[in-house]
Amino acid sequence: MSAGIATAGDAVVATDIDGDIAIVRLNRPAKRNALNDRAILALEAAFRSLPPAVKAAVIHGAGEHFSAGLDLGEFVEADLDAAIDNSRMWHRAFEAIEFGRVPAVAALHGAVVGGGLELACAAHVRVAESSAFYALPEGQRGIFVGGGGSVRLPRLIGVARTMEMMLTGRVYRAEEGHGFGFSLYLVPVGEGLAKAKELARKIAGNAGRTNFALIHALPRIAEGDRAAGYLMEALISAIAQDDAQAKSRLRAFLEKRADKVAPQS
Ligand code: 1HE
Repeated sequence: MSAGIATAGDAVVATDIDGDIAIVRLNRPAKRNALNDRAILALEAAFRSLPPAVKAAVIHGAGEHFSAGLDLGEFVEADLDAAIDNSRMWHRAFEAIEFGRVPAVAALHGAVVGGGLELACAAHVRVAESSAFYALPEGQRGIFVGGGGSVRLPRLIGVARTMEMMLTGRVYRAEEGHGFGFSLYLVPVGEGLAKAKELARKIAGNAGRTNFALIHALPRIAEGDRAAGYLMEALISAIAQDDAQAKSRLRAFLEKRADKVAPQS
C-alpha cells in the first residue's frame, strides 16, 4: 500500500506502508530534499498518522542525497517572532519522530547537512551509506541550527565536535561519522535503504511495550538524575514484563524455541 502525505504526484514527503513498517521518503530530489515548511509539516503529519499496524519506520531521501537541510530558496527574512515559531514547528515535527509511537531508522546517503542532519538526529538508529557526508553550514550561512540540532547532536557526537562543525564548516565523511558513532551501520552505496528496512522489521517484531520503553523511557532515564532513573527503570521493567508477550517470549527461550544471542555475520 502506498500513501502520499501531500497532494498525490507532488508529495514532498511520501509514505509507503509495507506490512508492519512504514517507509517515509523525503521526495524533492530536484532540490536535494531541501526542507521547506511544507516538508516539515508533511513529515510531522506522516509520523503522527501512522496506521496502528505500523510498528517501526524508515526515513530516507529520494535521489542522490538524504537532505540539503533548510530550503534556502524559501527562507525569507522572518521577523523575530516568526523565526521562533518556525523553529518551534521544526521541533514539533522532529519530536513526533523521536518521541513518536514507533522507533525510526534513518537511511543516510549523500548530503546529510544542516536541517537534514538535524532530522537524522531525531531517528533512533542511523544507517549510513559510504556516500554520506555530514556538515552544519549554518555557521557559514550566518544562522544557527533551529531543528533541535543543538540539543540532539551534542548528545550523539559531543559539544566540541558539534561546535567545530559550525565554526569551520567542517564536512565529515561517512567513515568518520561512523567512527565517532553518528551512524551505527556503515554499508556500501545503494544498500542503506535495504539495511534500514531489515532493521525496522526486526524492531517491529519486538514486544510493543519494550519499544515504548526504549524510545520514551531510556533517553529520559539516561538524561535524568540517577535516583529518578532507578525508580523509572524499576517501574518500566515491571510494566514491560507484566505482559503476555514478555511471558511467551521468555517461555519460548526456555523451551528452546527462540534464537540464541550471537554476533551478526
Ligand atoms: C537547494 C538547497 C537548499 C540544494 N535550499 N535549494 N543547506 C546548505 O547550505 C546546503 C546547500 N546545498 C549544497 O551544498 C548542495 O546543493 C548539495 C551538496 C546538497 C548538493 O549538491 P549538488 O551538486 O548535488 O546539487 P546542486 O546543483 O547544488 O543543487 C541542485 C538544486 O537543488 C539547485 O536548484 P536548481 O533550481 O538550480 O536546480 C539548488 O539550488 C537546490 N538546492 N540545496 C534550497 N538547502 C532548522 S534550521 C536548519 C538550517 C540549515 O539547514 S542551514 C543549511 C542549508
